[in-house]
Amino acid sequence: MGQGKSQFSEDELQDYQDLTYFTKKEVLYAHQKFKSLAPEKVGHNKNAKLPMSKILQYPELSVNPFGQRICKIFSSSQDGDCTFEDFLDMMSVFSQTAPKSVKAEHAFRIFDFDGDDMLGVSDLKQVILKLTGENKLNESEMSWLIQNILEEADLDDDGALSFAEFEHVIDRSSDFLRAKAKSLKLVAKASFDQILFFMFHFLYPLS
Ligand SMILES: [Ca+2]
Ligand SMILES: [Ca+2]
Repeated sequence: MGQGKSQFSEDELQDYQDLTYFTKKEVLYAHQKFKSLAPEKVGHNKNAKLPMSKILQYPELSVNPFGQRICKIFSSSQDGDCTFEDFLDMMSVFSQTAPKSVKAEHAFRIFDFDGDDMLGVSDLKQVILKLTGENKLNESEMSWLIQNILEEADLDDDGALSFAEFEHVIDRSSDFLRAKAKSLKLVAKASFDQILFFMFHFLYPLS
């Protein structure tokens, strides 16, 4: 056995390549990242399940206020703990090559805190709290903001955003894209559909 021999067979790599937006080389790279979170454990079992607390040490997740939500969405056991396959799926969706529609579907699930397939007032509130931090907006500012988001994006006036309504907003071309806004200061000046657009690109930063 040569040093640095892959833990994967050619067939396994082919399967992962077929099931993700990654090349075999990128699959191996993702595995290196996964292994670096728990070298011993993953060295023994390449698809070991790591606790969410370990997964959250991955740098991109540790700085993301939606880190826990992201882990839970991709966790096959739904508790945030992730196997390599869960982790690979996560990295694949967040990669440059994943289509926007796939990113939108996952963003919607990440933002749908109560899992009822709609972004309702309480989901929007939690999303905004995560983006702004607690206590930045008072109650009336918060409800004003949410009402205005709904006024612009809730096309059928049922008080919540369906996936279609959410996707419609993030598909709209926007000056916001060109502004490459990365800061919430700019959000203050943005229109309300741009805030939704920002929510999306907060998860998938513009490159
Ligand atoms: Ca919901
Ligand atoms: Ca609606």
